[in-house]
Parts: sequence; structure tokens; C-alpha cells
Amino acid sequence: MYKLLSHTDLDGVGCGVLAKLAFGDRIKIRYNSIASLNREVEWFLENEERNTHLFITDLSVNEENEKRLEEFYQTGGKVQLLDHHKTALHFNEYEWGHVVVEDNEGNLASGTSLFYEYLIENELIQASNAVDEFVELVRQYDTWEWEKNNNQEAHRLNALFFLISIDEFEEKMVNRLQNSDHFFFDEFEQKILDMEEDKVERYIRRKRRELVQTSIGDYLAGIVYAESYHSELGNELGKEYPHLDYIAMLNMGGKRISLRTIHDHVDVSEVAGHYGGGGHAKAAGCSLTNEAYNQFVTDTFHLDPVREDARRNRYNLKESSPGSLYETQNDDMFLVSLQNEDEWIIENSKGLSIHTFKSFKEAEIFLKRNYAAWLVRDDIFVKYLIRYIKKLKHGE
Ligand SMILES: [Mn+2]
Repeated sequence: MYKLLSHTDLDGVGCGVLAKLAFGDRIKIRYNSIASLNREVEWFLENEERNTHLFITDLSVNEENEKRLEEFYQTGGKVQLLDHHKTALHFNEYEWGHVVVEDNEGNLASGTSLFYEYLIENELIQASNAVDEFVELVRQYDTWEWEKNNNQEAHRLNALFFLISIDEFEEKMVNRLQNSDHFFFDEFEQKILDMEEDKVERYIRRKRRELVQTSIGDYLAGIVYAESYHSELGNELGKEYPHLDYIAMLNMGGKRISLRTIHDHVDVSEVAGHYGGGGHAKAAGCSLTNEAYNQFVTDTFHLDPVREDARRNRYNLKESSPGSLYETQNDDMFLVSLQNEDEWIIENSKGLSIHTFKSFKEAEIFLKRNYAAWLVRDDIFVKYLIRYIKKLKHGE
């Protein structure tokens, strides 16, 4: 017999789909959160028949279970751990551990892609086009490569995964991969995925107006309360507000924080690690500890949301050399204009220059990081100009 302990996300369940294809009824599968995995491993070691072959995919065990599994292995037990999280690299010291974050060709690995390679190498699964395509979609989704490649199919596979139960997903995928030459979504799935996309878009639009920003440690964080669609939301907010180092999404019911960044200079797994969590450089999570609660909730609850830049302006446009007008939460106004060929200047409402920058982008980031400023609507811009001209006339 075989047993698979895997993660509850698409990548984890992708491993379950492969396991069903490879072993059929001879494998028992349990999907786990990081916390419940350790209980499952203890249960396995105490209760399962000794010759059951254990696979752990897309997750890693704690230190005690690391020792127990090594002892299990050294006394003849069969165990294989396959993971792609940076925090698990030390499992490569064990014969039963195989952790790859990035392969030799620079491709990022996922739990499902590693398990697929393992099953092929050990001649436990029949490779096929359909399975290749499925594994690649899961890998691209899990590693965010889908974003770079604009691979909507990978994105939709994850959306489908959340729309139906894990059991149903597993069964559908196993059937499809066994009976088709290529991976595809059926007509019904296409329809519900279209509806879902509209719903997510509306959700993100609403959440965009609830984001607050604050400094925590060395970083400027964007904070929003959100229970769903963390990947899409974190990514959209990150792109919408590139002056923020990372986005923290608080799930109060689950007492969890999800962290996302679009920047290479920020490693959110380190931020999560500070609160006892972990993950990847661009996506990580942790519990809402007391310290985290104070910093992310108590200290930010009174803050006003970050205002969005005006979107429908004809006159007050970004990067316009005569000037782009910004307002701050303290009702201050700042004008960013081109002074010399490559010198952008920020003036306050008294017309005093406060800073110069090499590019408009840098000037804007400065205003947004320090003052949570936003590009004002045309009507406010026009009023500002009229006041400015009047002042000039009166020689002030
Ligand atoms: Mn994964």
C-alpha cells in the first residue's frame, strides 16, 4: 500500500491526481495544512502498517518528525519527501528527501512537477500529453510563471479548483487525464469560470478602496482585510500600488496573514518568518500573532484608506512636464513638474521646491511612500491653477 500526504492547494492536489493515476486504489491520500501534516505523520508512524510506502509532497515536516522519519527510514521504512519550498532545502541531506526550488535550466519546480518526475523516473506512471500539460499548468500557477507568460489556462485551472470540492476536482482530473489526448475544460466549466472571473474583478475593485499603508519594520506595507482570492488580490494591489513593498491580506476569522510582493528587493517569506510563518519570496503567510495583531491591526485601524489616482483626467496627467498635481491625506498639495531635461521637481503648495528626482516615477514613489498622495481629479487641478495664477497677479 501507499500513502500520500500532500498540501491542500492546487499544487498539493495535483500530486494527489498523479498518485491516483499511478497507484489507483492502492494509495490513500490525505490533504493537509502545514500544521495538520505533522499530526498526520505522527499518526502514520504509530498506526499505519509498517510496509506502507509514504510520500510527502509540497510540504515539509517539523524537526521532531524529521528525526522520526529518518529513524523510520534507517530501520527499513519507505518514505519519500518531495518539496520545492526554500525553507525545506535541508531535507536534501536525507536520502528520502528531494527538494528543488529551481532546476538546472532555471525552471522553478513545484510539488506536482517534482512528483511527476519522480513517478516517471521510477516507472510508476505512464507519461502522456494530457498529463504533461496538466502538470505544466499546475507548475506555472504555483510558481507564478503563468503571470509572466500570461497563461490564463493555468489561472483558470486554479479557479476551477476552488469552485468545486477537492474530491470532485480529483475525480474529474483523473478521468480526463486517463481518457483524453489533451487537457481541456468542458463547456460547463468554461461557463462557471467566466462567471467567477467577473466576480473576482468586482471583489478586487472593492478591496482596492479599503487598502491602508503603514511602515512595519524596514518596509512599507499595504494592508487589507480579505478572506478570499488572495493570489489575485495580492497581485492586483501590488501592481496598482508599486510604491508599496508588499501587500498583507488579513483573514480575521482564520487569524492568518497572507503576504505578497511583486518586487525583487523584498522577500516576504522573511517577513512571515518574523511571525513564525514562511513560504516563498513572493508569496508567504503566517499566523496573526499578538505582535502581528498589534502592528497590522491595532496600529492601522484608525488610518484612512489609500486614495486611488484619478483615472479619467484629461489635464492632470502623470509625467506631464508642466506638472501633475497630488493631494495628501493632510490636505497638502504637491506639484511634480519637469524642471530641466532630466530633473523632476516636487513643489509644495507654497511653491517651494522640496525635492528633485531623476525621473517622474521616482518623484511619484516618494510622494506616495511619504504622504500616501494621489493624483487629483481635473476639477481640483483647475481650481489649483486658478489660485496659482491669482497669486502671481497679486505678486505674492
Ligand atoms: Mn507548491
